[in-house]
Amino acid sequence: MKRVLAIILGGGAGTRLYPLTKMRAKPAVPLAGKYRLIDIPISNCINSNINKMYVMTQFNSASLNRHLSQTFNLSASFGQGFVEVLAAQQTPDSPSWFEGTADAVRKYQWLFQEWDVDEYLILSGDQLYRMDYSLFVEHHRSTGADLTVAALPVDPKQAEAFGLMRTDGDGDIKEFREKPKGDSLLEMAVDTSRFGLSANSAKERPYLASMGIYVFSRDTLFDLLDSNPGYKDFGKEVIPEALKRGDKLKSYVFDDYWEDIGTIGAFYEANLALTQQPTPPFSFYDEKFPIYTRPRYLPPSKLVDAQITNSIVGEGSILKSCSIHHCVLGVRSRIETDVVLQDTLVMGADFFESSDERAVLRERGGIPVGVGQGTTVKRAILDKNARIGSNVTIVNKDHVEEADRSDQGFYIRNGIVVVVKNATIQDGTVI
Ligand code: ADQ
Ligand code: ADP
Repeated sequence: MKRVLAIILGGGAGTRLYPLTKMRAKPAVPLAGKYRLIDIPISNCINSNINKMYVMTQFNSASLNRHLSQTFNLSASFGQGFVEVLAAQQTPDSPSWFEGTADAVRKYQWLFQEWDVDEYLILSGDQLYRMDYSLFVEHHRSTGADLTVAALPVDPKQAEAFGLMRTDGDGDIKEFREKPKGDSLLEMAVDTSRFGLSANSAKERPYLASMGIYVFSRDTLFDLLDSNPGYKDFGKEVIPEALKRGDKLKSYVFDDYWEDIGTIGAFYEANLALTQQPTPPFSFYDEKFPIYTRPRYLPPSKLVDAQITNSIVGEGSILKSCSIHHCVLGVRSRIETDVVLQDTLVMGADFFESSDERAVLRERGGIPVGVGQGTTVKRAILDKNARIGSNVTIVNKDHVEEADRSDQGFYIRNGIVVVVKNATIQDGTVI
């Protein structure tokens, strides 16, 4: 795996996860109470012995750089490795920003080419899954492919959101269509039982979806980018072109938990699914394949008189007499008395406020960080450092699907209220 360079696509315009991306790059969005999105592909790489990684992002952020540099010191502990952020930038040769996945790679092609590697592993930064990429790369090598696409068997309902592959029984890709609909979708069905699915599963999931994860042989990647300078996107343009010109394209079937968490709805559901009983679809409790993140050395959480069911509580939290059901609370969460939280993600805080600081703030008419006394929150996301006052109700009472109330510190996406990072919601507010 020393001869593999990983390129992690950390996010385009950032509209689908907005407003979580309002004040940070997408890879820095907090996940599962203490991690960040970028920890998933990076941990998968480390666990697969791939230690050269670039993270491509539309805009750089201090929090992303700090997180990566404080977390992943790969040169010291893992040999000649590194994780580096490459932000979209304007140069005399390329006056525009990244305009798509392939375009993003093309803009830093000069840098990727400098590495003496055989394969480029292209990954997405907004997916939750655990995968040993070394098996994927080995499959690419042993089949002699020019390009291998990771493939997830999906049902007809899920299928239209993805790039789909039609393959033969050996997994050779014969056709690739990006997000086809109607008849064009139906034509892409394959017999997935040939890839290890039981007869029943194969009937339920007859499509092979591209996971947006690719292994390119060195020359294939650069040939395709150089000979098609106008192509901006892998799924829409580059992969169909590779097929057309006769490259050898293989699928690599992955039949395990994998979730694209690039929208507010999917992100919210995937986080809450971690609380599922008795077994969540994805587990962070895997010693052989750990997910790494920045060590923070926080004290354990303190629960005063809290009633908590089916929830995850991050370190350094203080929960008073409150009732919490089906929630994920991030690090340094602070929940006051008589608070009711249900089906909610609380991202937590970047800092502690002492009792004295909180008292002074209150005296001056301010609102301490966390969730104030007597407040009820259901089906919401409270981003980092949010200051929710006392006796607030956040339940989306008018059943709004989409709303932009940035002046009031929140948005509604897919019916989920998202209170933005650092926002203050005044005492008694009803949303
Ligand atoms: P989409 O997810 O719709 O489909 P895209 O929006 O291009 O494709 O995003 C792919 C990944 O690249 C995401 O992680 C995104 O954040 C990132 N990205 C997008 N533009 C970027 C840019 N300019 N710079 C850096 N990163 C960028 C793709 C494939 C489908 C496949 C799905 C699987 O095109 O075929 O089925 O992924 O999720
Ligand atoms: P985000 O999770 O939204 O990307 P950042 O990574 O920018 O947030 O912030 C995380 C770090 O910033 C914390 O480790 C903390 O040290 C520091 N920080 C941010 N805001 C404050 C603050 N108001 N007071 C003290 N430290 C802060």
